[in-house]
Amino acid sequence: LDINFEIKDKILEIVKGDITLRNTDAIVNAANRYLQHGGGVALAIVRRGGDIIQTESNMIIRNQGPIPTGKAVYTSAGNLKSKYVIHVVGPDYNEYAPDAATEFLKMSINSCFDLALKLRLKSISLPAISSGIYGFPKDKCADILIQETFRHLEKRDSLKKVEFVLFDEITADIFANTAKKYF
Ligand code: AR6
Repeated sequence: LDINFEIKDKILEIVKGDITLRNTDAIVNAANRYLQHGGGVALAIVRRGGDIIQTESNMIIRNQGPIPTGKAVYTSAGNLKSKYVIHVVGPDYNEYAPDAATEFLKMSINSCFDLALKLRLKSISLPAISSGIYGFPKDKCADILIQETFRHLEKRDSLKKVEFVLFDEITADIFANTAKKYF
C-alpha cells in the first residue's frame, strides 16, 4: 500500500512501513517531553540511528529543560538516511480533555512544518504521532494530521513532499481513507 495524492506541485504519500528506513530529508519522532527514547517509534529510531541521537537529545534537555507538549526540536540522524530527526512531543490522550488534545496535536504537526521550513527541507516523513503509547484514537489522529498537512501543502514553500509512514495495515488504511476525503 503506497498511495500518492497531489496538490499543485506537491505530494502527500501514505506508506505502510518502518519510518526508520525512509530517505526523506527528515523523519519525525513521536517523543516525550524528556526526549528519553525508550519505546515505540522513538526506540526504533535510536536503535537504527545510533546513540548520537539520544546523546544530542540529552544535550537539548540539559540546555533548555523539558520540551513543552506541541513543540518540536531536532537532532542529527546518525546512521539513518535522513539528515535530521525532528522530535515532536505529541499530547498524551489520557492527560487532556479531547478538545485540548486535538489542539496540541495540531500544534505538534505545525511545529514540525515550522522546523521543516527553517531547515529548508524538501521532504519529510511522519508517523501517527500520539496514536501508540499516548493513546490518541487513530481515526481522529489521522483526521487532524491529514487536514493540517493539506492546509500546509496549499502554501507556497520549499517543502514539496510529506509522507506518513504507518507501521501497521490498519493505521495505513485509516490514513489512506482519510487522505481521500481531503485530497
Ligand atoms: N515506523 C513507523 N511507525 C511506527 C514505528 C516505526 N518503526 N514504530 C511504531 N510506530 P508511539 P506516541 C507507530 O507509541 O503514541 C515513546 O516511548 C505506532 O504503531 O511510538 O506518540 C516515546 O518516547 C503508533 O501508531 O508514540 C514517548 O514516551 C505511532 O508510531 C511515547 O512513546 C506512534 O506510537 C510517545 O507515544
